[in-house]
Amino acid sequence: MNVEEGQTVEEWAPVTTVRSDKATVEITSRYTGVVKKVHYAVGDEAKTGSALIDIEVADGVADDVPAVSNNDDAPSAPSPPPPAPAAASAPAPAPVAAAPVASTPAPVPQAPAGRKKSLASPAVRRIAMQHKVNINDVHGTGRDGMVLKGDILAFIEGGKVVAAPAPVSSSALVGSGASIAQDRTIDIKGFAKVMVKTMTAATAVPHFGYCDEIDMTALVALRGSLKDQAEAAGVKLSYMPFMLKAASIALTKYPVLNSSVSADATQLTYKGAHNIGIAMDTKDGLVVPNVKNVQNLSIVEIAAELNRLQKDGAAGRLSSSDLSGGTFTLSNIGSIGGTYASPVLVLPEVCIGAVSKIQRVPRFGENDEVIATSIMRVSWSADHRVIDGATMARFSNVWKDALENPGSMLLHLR
Ligand code: CAO
Repeated sequence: MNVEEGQTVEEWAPVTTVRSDKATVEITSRYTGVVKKVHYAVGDEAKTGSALIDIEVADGVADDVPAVSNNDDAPSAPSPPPPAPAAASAPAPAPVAAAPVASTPAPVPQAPAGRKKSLASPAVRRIAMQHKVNINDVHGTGRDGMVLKGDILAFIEGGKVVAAPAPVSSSALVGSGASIAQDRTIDIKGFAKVMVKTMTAATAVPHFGYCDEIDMTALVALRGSLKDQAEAAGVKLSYMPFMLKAASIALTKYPVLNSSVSADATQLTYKGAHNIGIAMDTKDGLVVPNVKNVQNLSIVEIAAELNRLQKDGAAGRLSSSDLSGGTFTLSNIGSIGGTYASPVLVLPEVCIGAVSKIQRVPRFGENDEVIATSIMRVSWSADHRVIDGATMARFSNVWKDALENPGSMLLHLR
C-alpha cells in the first residue's frame, strides 16, 4: 500500500500494486480526498471487486478503489487520463509482495503527547526511520502539512540528526557467544504462491524423464561468429533462440509434444502455434512467459522477443498475454549452472526440457582421438499419460540433430 489512513491522496495517484496470477497492475485513486480506511495489508489476498480503500471526498465518503479482477490486467476503474508527473517526493509504488520481515520490528517514531501525528507516506516514513529522524519533529511543507521526502532531507542537512549506528557485521559476532541464528517465518506470496498452486497440481501427473547430451561445439562457434552482428542490430544473441527454433522444428515432426490435456484427461488438443515458454528467474521468482508462434519466426526475431521478455520480466512488467497461451516449455537452468535437472510440467502442456551449462569436456573422435567438446545436457519431462518414452526420445533426437548441425536450421528459415 502506498497510502495509509488519514493520508490525503490525489486523484490518479498510485494507491497500491496488485499482482494476479497473470500480471502486476498499479492501482490509482479514483478521487482526491482523505483515506478513511485501508481494507488490506501488504501481501493480503484481495477479493475481486472488493474495496481496497475508502476515501473521504469533499462531499462525504466516496465509494472505494476496487480490487483488480483475477482475470484482468487493468483495474475495473474507468480508464485514467495520463497521470500527472509525480513530484520528486512522491512515494514509489511498493509491490504487494513484501520484503522478508525483520524479526525485530524497527521502532516507530511516537508523536509527543499533545502533538498532532504528522502526515507522511510510508516511503517518507521509511526514509525518516532509516535516518533515525522523529517525523513529528519535521515541518511538513506538503498539503495539509504533509511531510515530504525533501522536508526530511532538509531536516537532516540542518544537522538535527544523530547518524544511524553502523550495522554489526555477522563476522563481528563470531566467537562472541552471541546467538545470531533465529527462525523467521514469512508468508508465501506473489509468484511463489502461484508456484505452490501450479507445481502441486503438476505433480499429480505422472512424469516420464529422459536425458541426453548435445554436442554444442558447432553452435558455440556459430553463435560466436554471429553475436557481434546481432548486437550491432540491437539484439543480444544467446543460445536460447537456437534451442527454441530447434524445438519448433522437432515439434513440427512430433506435434503430440505440442498438445495439451483437458482437465479431466479425456481429450488431447494439438496446438497449432508453437508458443514456447521460457522458465525465467526474476527478482520476484520463477515466471514462464512464452515466445509466440516460434514456427513463423527467424532466429533473430526469436532473440529480439526473448530480449523483450527478459527486460519486462526483470521490470515486473510481463503482461497476461506474455504469461498465458504457452504450449511447450524450455528451462535454461544452465545459465546458472548444473548438469541434470528434473523439470516439472507446466500444465496443461505435455513436455518441458531443462538444459545444463555448456561445458568443455573430452570426448572420443572417429579414430578414438580425444577431442575437446562443448557438451550440454538436456533433461526432458513428459506427461506419461499421453506421451510414451519412444516418442519423447525421437523428438529429442530431432532437436539434438538441429543443434549439433546448426546449418540445417537454415532450411527452416522463413
Ligand atoms: N551454458 C553456457 N552459457 C550459457 C548458458 C548455458 N546453458 N545459458 C546462457 N549462457 C550464456 C549466454 O549465452 C550469455 O552469454 P554472453 O554474455 O556471452 O552472450 C550469458 O550466459 C547470459 O545469458 P542469459 O541468461 O542472459 O540469456 P539466455 O537467453 O541464455 O537465458 C533466461 C535467458 C531467461 C532463460 C535466463 O536468464 C534464466 O532466467 N535462466 C534461469 C531459468 C530457471 O530459473 N530455470 C529453472 C526453472 S525451475 O525453477
